[in-house]
Amino acid sequence: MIDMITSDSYFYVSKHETKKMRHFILSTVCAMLTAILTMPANAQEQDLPCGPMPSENQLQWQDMEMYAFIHYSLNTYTDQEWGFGNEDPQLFNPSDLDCRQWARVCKQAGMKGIIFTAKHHCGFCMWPSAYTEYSVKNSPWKNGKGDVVRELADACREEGLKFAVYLSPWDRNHPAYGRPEYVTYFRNQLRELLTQYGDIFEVWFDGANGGDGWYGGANETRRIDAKTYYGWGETFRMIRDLQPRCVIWNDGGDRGDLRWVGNEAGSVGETNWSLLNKEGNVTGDMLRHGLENGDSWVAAETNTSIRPGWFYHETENENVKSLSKLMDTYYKSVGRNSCLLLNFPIAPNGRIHPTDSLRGIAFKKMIDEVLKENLIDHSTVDIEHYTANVQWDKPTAFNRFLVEEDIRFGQRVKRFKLEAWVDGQWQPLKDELSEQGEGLTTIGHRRIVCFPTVKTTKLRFTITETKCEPLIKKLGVYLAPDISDDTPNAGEKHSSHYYIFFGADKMMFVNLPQEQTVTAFRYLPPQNSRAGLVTHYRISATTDWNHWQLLGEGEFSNIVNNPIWQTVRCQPTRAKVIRVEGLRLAQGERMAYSDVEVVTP
Ligand code: FUL
Repeated sequence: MIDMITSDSYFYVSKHETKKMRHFILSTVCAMLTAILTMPANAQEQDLPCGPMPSENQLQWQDMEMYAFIHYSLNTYTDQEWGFGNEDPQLFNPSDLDCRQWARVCKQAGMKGIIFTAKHHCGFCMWPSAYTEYSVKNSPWKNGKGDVVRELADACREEGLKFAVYLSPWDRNHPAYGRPEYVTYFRNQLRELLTQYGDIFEVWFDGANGGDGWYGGANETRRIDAKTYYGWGETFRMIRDLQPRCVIWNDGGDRGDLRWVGNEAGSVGETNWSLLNKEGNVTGDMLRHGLENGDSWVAAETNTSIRPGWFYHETENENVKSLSKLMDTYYKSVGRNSCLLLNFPIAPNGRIHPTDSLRGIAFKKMIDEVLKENLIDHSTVDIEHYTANVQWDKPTAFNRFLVEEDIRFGQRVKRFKLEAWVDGQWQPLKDELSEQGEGLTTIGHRRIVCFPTVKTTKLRFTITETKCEPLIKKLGVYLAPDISDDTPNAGEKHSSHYYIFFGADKMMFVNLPQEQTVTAFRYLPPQNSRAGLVTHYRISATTDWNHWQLLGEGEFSNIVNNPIWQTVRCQPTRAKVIRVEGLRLAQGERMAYSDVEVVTP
């Protein structure tokens, strides 16, 4: 017999039941059946904690589930991913800048807030900072009287969205970068952002640092030690003081409240603990999976862009992520105990491109469609120890399983099992999106398991390994529509049909089938390793192996974190052979590629 007592939102089971009490209960909440695992009613709150627990700020952040990134700066006008720091502020003159359009699109795309690149690595400030001339105040836009941060903060408030800022610690414009004065400048700017624009829900401090930059004309490479140089401890104290509800994302120094997932492709590991150790190095594997026995709550934020790049590039208009790719991202982020930070770049006219907005809105509609009807509501659920037996009167088709822990008291479940009654026996269901094994590990805030549609009358969910008594908040079973006919993600196309050979370790030749006019060269770096990945290039062309014409020389910005197709555009040039020199590699001595492409008019 199970006693139930009501609290605000849960029903709890009494502890009169023996140790082997039933751990799940079914309760009717708002006339819906929801499966809830229990907390012993007479247990004291202090009995509940299981390892590190999230702060109130982290809990609120986790409930946001999806929020937007907006990348917009001078890069939008120079077609770059990383500005060098000497780009002319005169370039910033959007014809139709409309922050309300951004906020409306993001809201309709299901985003609960927006994080804006107030300052990207180029150092150009999108607000009229009192501490630099390198900002919108020296641009023609609104005769230098404009403030994009203000317009966006206001638009967010009007649309009921939360607002947050990205302030790049690496500043390729500032003369003092690398010296202590710069850290004071950085904090002064942060103070402006934290005191003049209302509530800020998150601060984002990107760890990228390629070394070289304009630095007030010095035009040199400056190396810093990100762990010591920025003095994060003091900066964090200032944030806590000025914005006590704000969460800190930091991947280049002291541990913040949130962690990066180790890639910009849009997925966290299927095993995802919201824990890390407070001290010590964080490896790629820890970013991806967290640390089962970590001593601090540092939840995973999955960041990715709706297009291959973070900034707008016209050449990527065909490469906006497909609906199926976005759904895959949703399952591999929100469905794996993470929040999704989805980027919408702003086009040069000052608006989100229509393809991106339509795709974003379709994405939200599809999530709603998938989660429209919880089929558990039409079932009976019988609980036996750590097993929930779900039973329907008639055969029911489904392909998604959802489970949530009440993470207020820690993350507990290590492993579970899912089985459907098929052809008179229990068949194990596996996560079809899992990269490692069957993928039924860890739950946390929300875990969604995807599998091919099964039609049955019985489903069984069993927690097989757990750190402490599990506290399950919700179970769900859904039938997601088939979207396999969706347009494939054009950003993933492969097109090699050239004869490619190496003249030296860092020199590659691409022999075209016949002489032709070339207007751009494209490079897809290795996808699974940094070895051989070209970060700085020189590309030339010839028709006779004697005379070489330079097509382009420069840096493939952010290629290490986001190894997408890189495009080097050039004047129309006749070519039979293209020579690619890897002037600098991310790792190793021999340059490598996944694919190359030559663009002709
Ligand atoms: C990266 C940066 O270097 C990119 O430019 C972008 O801002 C992304 C979100 O983080 O590491």
